[in-house]
Amino acid sequence: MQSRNQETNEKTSKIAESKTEKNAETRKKKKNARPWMPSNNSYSVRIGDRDCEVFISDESGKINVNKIADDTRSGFVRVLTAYKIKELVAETITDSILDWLDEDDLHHISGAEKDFYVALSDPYEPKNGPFESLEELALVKGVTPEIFDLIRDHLTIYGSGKINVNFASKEILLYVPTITENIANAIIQVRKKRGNIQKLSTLKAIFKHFGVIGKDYEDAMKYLTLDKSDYCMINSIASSGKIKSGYRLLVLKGMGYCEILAAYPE
Ligand SMILES: [Ca+2]
Repeated sequence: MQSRNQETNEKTSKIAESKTEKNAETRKKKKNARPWMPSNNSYSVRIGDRDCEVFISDESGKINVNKIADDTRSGFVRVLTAYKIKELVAETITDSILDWLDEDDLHHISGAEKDFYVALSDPYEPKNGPFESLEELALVKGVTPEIFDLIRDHLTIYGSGKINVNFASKEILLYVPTITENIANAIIQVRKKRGNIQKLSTLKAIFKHFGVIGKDYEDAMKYLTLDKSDYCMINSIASSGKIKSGYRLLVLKGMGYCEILAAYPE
């Protein structure tokens, strides 16, 4: 009798186990069936014998270098220093970007115009217009290959110039005048707790909590948005043991199609 009970228990337990496995599999299938979207979290997938981590970021969470202007100069210096760039270098880079963008040959205080670039051993002229690719930034005074690597993930040449609060890092949020460290932390906390911020009223309530109301709030909103852009960056890193390799793809999202605009091996 005892042995029959034991047998029945084992059978029940096996059925339960198999059900649990099936449920887990269904959950996994359902999870995988969901379309991948830009997110602050990565997706994991196994391809062959490799584990792949895929990060999809919307370009709207980055600073559009073509939109940096005199009124956001100090914010951009603040972002660069937050990414461990020395203040004097950050000022040189920021002013040189402003000079690269503006049509004239008049220097910003720490900037560089034609006279600087034509005197280089390998001379060239500044654009005096918008950047056509992010790599063009490497031509700007002060931007060394090391610095470019430090900041490239946080900058873009696409989008309206407004920063999407759902995808921006804390450092990028601090670019916006009137956003303090407390406000940036609160935005990130709300994102973590409730998922993406869907309504402007939620954002308004966060600002209000820290005393930013009226014109100050409106000023901040000149630089912020909840809208996604049509551009995203897909970083995928495959690892097999200690060997890692990856690709970074810049993708334009259209209605029912995607176009790869650039691909960089990592
Ligand atoms: Ca210029």
